[in-house]
Amino acid sequence: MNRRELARALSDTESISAPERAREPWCVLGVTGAPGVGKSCLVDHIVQKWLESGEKVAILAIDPSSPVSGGALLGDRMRMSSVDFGEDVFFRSIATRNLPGGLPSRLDKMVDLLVEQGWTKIIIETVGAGQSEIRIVAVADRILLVEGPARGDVIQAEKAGILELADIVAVNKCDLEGAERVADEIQLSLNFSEGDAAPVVLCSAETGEGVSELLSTIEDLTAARGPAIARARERLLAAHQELLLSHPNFSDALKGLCDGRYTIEEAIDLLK
Ligand SMILES: Nc1nc2c(ncn2[C@@H]2O[C@H](COP(=O)(O)OP(=O)(O)OP(=O)(O)O)[C@@H](O)[C@H]2O)c(=O)[nH]1
Ligand SMILES: [Mg+2]
Repeated sequence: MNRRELARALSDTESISAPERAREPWCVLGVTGAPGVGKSCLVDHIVQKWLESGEKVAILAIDPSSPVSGGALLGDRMRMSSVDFGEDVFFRSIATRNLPGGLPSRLDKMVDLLVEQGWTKIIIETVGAGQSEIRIVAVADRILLVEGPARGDVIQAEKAGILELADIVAVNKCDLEGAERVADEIQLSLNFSEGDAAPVVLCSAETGEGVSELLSTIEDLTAARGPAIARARERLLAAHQELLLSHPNFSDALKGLCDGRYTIEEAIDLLK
């Protein structure tokens, strides 16, 4: 399958019939964090490193053009910095705006197809730290949460339960003030959680400080640290939501709720 065919196949997930991949050895890294914390800059470093060790890397960026941060499009940066590795990098952005909910299970299928087509590492970058992002990153085998010097984002991630799911936390922009304090606070709240605490790495995608430590820590992530049960929960909820949304009675149930024909219990009954 050439790139064009691959791109086309990825946009028609209904037709993907690739075999479901084994989850070990791991190959899908989910990267999430608030807008503008530096996810794409860090992904760029990760991609470079993986390319140098002979991997073929596909990047799926979920709605990367966040208007909030004005961060550069990862695709543009990839084209600049990884130009020598062109054949071994595949970049695809996925606009969530047009998708009616079922993104996580579609991502599962895309990943299966990419693996079947010989891509050895897949990165899913998604913006934010809310319920929908947690669903998206639950598709990944390993989860990198990127934070920055502003404490507000961390609280959001904690609330959504992403901190609990993360296998590794990068506190980026350590060249700016406040990053160390945030790293300490994250470390503290992780120490209160059950099991092995995820490593917290201070780094700067800009100056390069701490980046190689981050990369080797990612490399050493043998077992997923985030609780398997929490990840399975998100995957199950995502699949269930998709079933509901595609139920033939769904729009009737919605309309009926709006115009008072159905109570919520009756609407639910219609969707059984
Ligand atoms: N000072 C400093 N700036 C950084 C660092 N990493 C990234 N930036 C800057 O932060 C901005 C956003 O970086 P991106 O990598 O695009 O951030 P992002 O998290 O991918 O952004 P979205 O995808 O829009 O959410 C850019 O202007 C970067 O140059 C860092 O370590 N230190
Ligand atoms: Mg980005």
